Formats: sequence, structure tokens, C-alpha cells
Amino acid sequence: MPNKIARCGYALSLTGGLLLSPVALANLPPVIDPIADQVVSAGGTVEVVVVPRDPERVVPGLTVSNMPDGATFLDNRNGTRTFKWIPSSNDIGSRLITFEAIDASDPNLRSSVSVTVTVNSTGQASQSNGNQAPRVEPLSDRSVQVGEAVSFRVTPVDPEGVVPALFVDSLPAGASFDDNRDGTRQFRWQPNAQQVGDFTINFVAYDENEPSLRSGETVKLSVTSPNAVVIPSNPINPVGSAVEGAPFFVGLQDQFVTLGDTLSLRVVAKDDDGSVPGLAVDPLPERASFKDNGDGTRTFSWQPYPIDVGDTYVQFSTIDANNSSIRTNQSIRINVVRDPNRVVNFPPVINGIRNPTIRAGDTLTQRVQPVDPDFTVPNLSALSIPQGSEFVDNGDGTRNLNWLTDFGDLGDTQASFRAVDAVDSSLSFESTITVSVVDPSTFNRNGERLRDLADRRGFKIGYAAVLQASKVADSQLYRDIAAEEFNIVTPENSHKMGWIQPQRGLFKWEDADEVANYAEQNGMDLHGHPLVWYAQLPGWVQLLDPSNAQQVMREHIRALVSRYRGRVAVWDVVNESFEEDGSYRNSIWFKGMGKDYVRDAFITADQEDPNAVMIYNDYDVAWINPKSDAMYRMVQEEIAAGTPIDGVGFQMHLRDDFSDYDSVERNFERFANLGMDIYITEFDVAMFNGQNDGLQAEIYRRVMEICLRQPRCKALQSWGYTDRYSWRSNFQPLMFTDKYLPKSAYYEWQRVLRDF
Ligand code: 9MR
Repeated sequence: MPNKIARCGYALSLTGGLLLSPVALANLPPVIDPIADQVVSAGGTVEVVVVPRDPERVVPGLTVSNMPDGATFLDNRNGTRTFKWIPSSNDIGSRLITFEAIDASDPNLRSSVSVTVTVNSTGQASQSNGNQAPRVEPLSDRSVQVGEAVSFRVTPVDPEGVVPALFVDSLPAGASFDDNRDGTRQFRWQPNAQQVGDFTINFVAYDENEPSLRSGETVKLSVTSPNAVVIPSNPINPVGSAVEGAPFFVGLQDQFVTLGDTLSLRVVAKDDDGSVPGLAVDPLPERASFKDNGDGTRTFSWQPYPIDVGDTYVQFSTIDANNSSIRTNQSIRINVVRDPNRVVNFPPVINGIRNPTIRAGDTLTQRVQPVDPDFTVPNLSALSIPQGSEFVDNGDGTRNLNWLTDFGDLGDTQASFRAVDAVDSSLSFESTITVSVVDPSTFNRNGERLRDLADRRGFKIGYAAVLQASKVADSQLYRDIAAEEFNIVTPENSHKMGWIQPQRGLFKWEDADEVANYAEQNGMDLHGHPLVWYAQLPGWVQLLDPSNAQQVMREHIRALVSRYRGRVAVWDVVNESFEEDGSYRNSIWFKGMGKDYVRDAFITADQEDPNAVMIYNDYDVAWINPKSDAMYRMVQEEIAAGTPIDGVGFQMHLRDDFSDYDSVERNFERFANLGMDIYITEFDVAMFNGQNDGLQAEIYRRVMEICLRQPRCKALQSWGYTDRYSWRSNFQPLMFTDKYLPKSAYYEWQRVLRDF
């Protein structure tokens, strides 16, 4: 069996989400959908739904500042909140109200939207331009049996007579919501046996020009077990009965927890044949644990934070002891409520600082970021810092430990910081790091640099650059080694749509420009990544009506390709459009344009920069399987249609048990025979078998050899280069350690590039 990569950004799936914590991923800030300014008469009502979106799809927190007296900002229990206010004649005038979305895991990642609310003395209550929110025609609750289909039409109406856009919140797995092309949409679903239970589905109509003008209609759908299934010993858990002979949960049900308390839930499963079934949970909420009690049961413990107020769904699985494909899954709802009479205050923490290593002569730039689960800003101070360093206030609640070192500083020095709760100064958190200042010669590598060896063969050797490389603590060392070793660089995150176009038409170029300038200064090619992808989309694209997808896609491609025309050598035009079975992924782009979006994207990109190499990029396609077969057919079709596609990017996120080399070689060959250039775009090899980097190095070597044997293989690019900054850093997949020392893999590549 070939290796599978972990799904992007969700490394939990690597292990079934049980034993390992997620690897460090770049976390993107949430955004709030645009909100129009409001005009209201005294005595009228202002009502605005505030919709935050997070690129990682975790539900952000929401706050409001400058709340007028008597206004409310209530939780709609679906991730949004409604601001409501009935001003009186004392409120006449204008005021600015700011809504802020706060990232669920990193409260320092925020973004805000400000709205001017103007209260008039006369006239009718109205929205700023008289435009009123559309609504959805009433729908009734219904019930459906497993195996049966349910289908109904959802009709939005707009008081102004324009056709509103529609979307559905919380579409159950397997359901669809298709455009009837007459302004309505059809909800269709055939629930399966795992979906027994109640589903609340919210259909929302919104005004495309003013997305904050919206209103919803909620339908409760009850899915019942078919009569044919015998309900066994466990009446509380109807799901447990779905597969005969499967283990089942005993007494597992929805939970309720008050903020400030810790939920402790003993999870018990049985199997009628007497064996002890396995237990797993996915996703494990942040800070939750699922401990083995040593008696076949496990205890799920979780202390929710304010960000968790509302519902969290957790899926437990119980797995047959003898056959792991026989399992029962059951999702439970954990409802977190705040007790208004109880003051809950959590202590702050300082997250995410690791012991840095720098060269004597370099400047350490260590950002220290305290966070408070209550969203207050902690007071940060230094308890001890190295002599000659400074602890500078960044003005945003963070501070930087800046230290220009020299040879006198060689060795390990500690720095300690304290964050004190803004409300209760008895709550604090201390954190200490060890800064290692190392003789620069420590980082010398034997032999020649990879890029010099590659240059001699007309080959590209590359890496993906960590987001904001100029701001990481050890940026000088990080960027110097990269510049010495590589002749092509891919921005790991700064080209992604969620990062670069957080609002429609608003482009944040700074971080992408940084990489472009760095590449030029160091004589490296730049590899753009990616123009069209289903993931890391900004909130506004997630809300987009598919009929607008084409225009949005084209605007995005044109903006990026034209900005970097002549500077980006290779573009990943379309990324990851296939599912494992070779079908097209049902992305917003596919929904809007069908599979033609791929062609459209290549044509659009090529028009903006005919000289750049335009490639299609995907994972798990480096060897022969249904997915690479589908990609092969797609490339054949595009070539026949004259689409300007120049090559294929094979990501190759491998594990250290990989062995399918022959298949890779044959696969590359068939694409080469189509005239495609081959790029290995995101190479890394996760170490699952302990710390032996020999296995890893062997895979590095063999893949480099395959690439060099194939004349069409133009580049081998690893997804980062130091384990310190890797999306899978727990598995040390790269060729330098987290302290920047070359591993065996490095020397294998060096040797092959030199001798092969
Ligand atoms: O390494 C990237 C990580 O930092 C991001 O959080 C994640 C989501 O944007 O994407 C990772 O890179 C992915 C790449 O863009 C596309 N192929 C799979 C990579 C690993 O998930």
C-alpha cells in the first residue's frame, strides 16, 4: 500500500486523532463579513447579524466595543451573533461600533469591522440605503427514516424583488443543496444509519450586495432508525444498533457543562461477543484528553474556555477488537453555557515559544505573545533577560526580546517572562526559554551546497519558506541557510487566498512581496502556490454563491499573476482538485463551473503571464492509483483542448515506510510522455519509526534518483527545510534538525546531486 499523506492542515487524521497532538500549523486570523452602515429613526430597531469566518473553520469568538446602552449582542448558537438596538431620542447622532472576531486558538489573531450607526429624529426606520433583508419562505420540520430520501425546495424572497442568494449552514454529510436555476434551491438528503438523530439546518437568504442583510429559516429534521433494525440492549444509543455485531456504546449521550467546570465523561463500550472494543475520539477538542482507565473504558475530560460557549460536537468510535473495520461512531453534542451569576476568570498563558538557537553575531528577535482565554490583554513583563538584550513593547499586547549577540555570549542563556491577568493580578503565568548562542561554524556543512550542485545540472532544488520568515526569532540563520542551499523557493502560506485576499478586492501583499524580494536578492526562482484551491479560503468565498465563483476565481488569478508577472517562474495554478477515488472534489470552484474550472484557471493565468510555467499540483498522485489515473485523464483532455498547461506538481508528503518507487517511476514516465514537466513540489518524509533518520534518508535518496533519471523532472522541492518549521514537525520530516544541523537526508541529496 502506498503511503497516504495527512489531510492538509488537519494532521490529526494521521493517527485517527487519538494519540498525537496536532502539528504546528500557521494559523490564519478570522475575518468578519462586511456590514453596511446603519441608519435608524429613534424608536426603530437596528439589527445586524455579525458573521465571523475563520480560514481554519474553527468558530471565532466575537466581541463588540462601544455598545450603546440597552443594546444586546446575543449568541445565535451557530457561530454568529446578532447586534440589536432600539435607540431612543436621546441617542440621536452617529456612533461607531466595532465588532471584533478573535481566533479560537490564538486570541491575538483578530480582525474587526466598524459600522456607523446613525440615529435620526424623524422618518421611518430603515437600513442605510433603504434596502431590507431578504427572508426564506417558512419551512416545516420533518422526519425521515434511514434509507429514505427527503427533498424540498427552499425559496428566498426579497422585499425589493431582487433574487437573494441562499446558503445553508450545517449541511449534513451526504446532503446536497442544488440551484434550481429559478432563484430557489433544492435540499436533498438520504440519511444513512450512522445519522440517526435530530439535525437542525439553517437556510439563510442574503443580499449579495450587502451580505449583512440576511435572515434565516431553521428546519428540524429527525432521522429515525428503520423499523427493520432491532434495537438492542442499549436504548440510549440508537446508532449502536446500526451494524450488526458491531460494538456499541453504553449510555453515551449529549452533555451539558457550565463554563468554569470540567466535564469528565467515562466512555463505555461493549461487544456482544464479550471482547473488549477499542475506543477513539475525533476530533479531540483543544485541551481535552481521552485517558485510558485500564479497564476497557476511557475518560474524556475537557475544561471549556469562553470561546467554547455554545455547542461542540465530538465523535466517539468504538472499534471491534478483532476487526478494525467494524466500528460504531456516535457524535455527541457538548453544550457549554455561561452562568451569569458566576464569575469565571482563566489565567493567561504564554504560548508557542520554543528554545531558539542563533549564531553569535546574529540578532535574536523573539516575539512573546501572552494570551488570555477571557480575551483580556495580560500585562507582560520580563523576569530576567540576557545582558545586553531589550524587551520591546510592540504596542499590540506582545513584546519582543531583541538581542544582538556576539562571541562573548556563546552558550545557553535563559530568559523568563511573566504574564499577569488583566482583571485578577493573582493569576499569572511564567515561561522560560533557553537561548543557545552558537559558534557560527557549528552550522558549516561538509561538501558543496545543494544549489551549486543542482545549478551545474540545470536542476532546481527548493524549499517552502515559512510565513513571515523575516519575523521569526532566528530569521537571520533561517534565511541564510536557505539562501545557501536552494535555488527555488515556494511561499508556504503567503499566496493562499485566505491570507492574501481576506476581503473581496482587498489584497494583503506584504508577506508575498517579502518572499518575492528575498528570492530576487538571493538569485532564487520563485514558485507561486496556489492560485486555485479548495482550502484556506477566506470567509467571504466560503459564503459565495457558486454562480459567482468563476468571476471571483478569475479576479484572484489575475491579481496575483499580474502582480508577480516575470517574477514567479512556476505557478501552481490549480491545487488538489481530485478526491482519492478520482472524482472531482466538490469545491466552490467545482460547484460553480464543474470541472471546466481547471481549464478556465489555466487559460486565465496564462493570459496574465505567458512565460511562467503553469502546473497542476496534487497529493497522493506520485504513484499509480485511481487519483493519479484521473489526473492523467484530465491532463490528456486539457492537452487535446489546447489548454496552456505545462506540467504537474507531485507533492509527495511521505512516511518513512514508503516503498512504491517503481510505481512512481512509471507514473512520472507516463506524464513525461504527455509532454508534461514534472515538479516534486512538497517533498517531506515523516519519521514514524523512531529517531532513525537512515530510513528517511534512503527515501530522500531514492526519490532524488528517480527525479534525476527522468529528464522531464525539473525540480525537487521540500516542504520547508528545518524540522523547526514544518507542518509535521512532530515527525521531523525535513533534512535539517530543528537546531539547523544537517541530517543524513541532506548528505544523501548532496551525494546524489554530485555523483548520480
Ligand atoms: O504547510 C502548510 C501549513 O502551514 C498550512 O497551515 C496548511 C493549510 O494552509 O497548508 C500546508 O501546506 C499544504 C499545501 O499548501 C498544499 N498541500 C498540502 C500541504 C500540507 O497540508
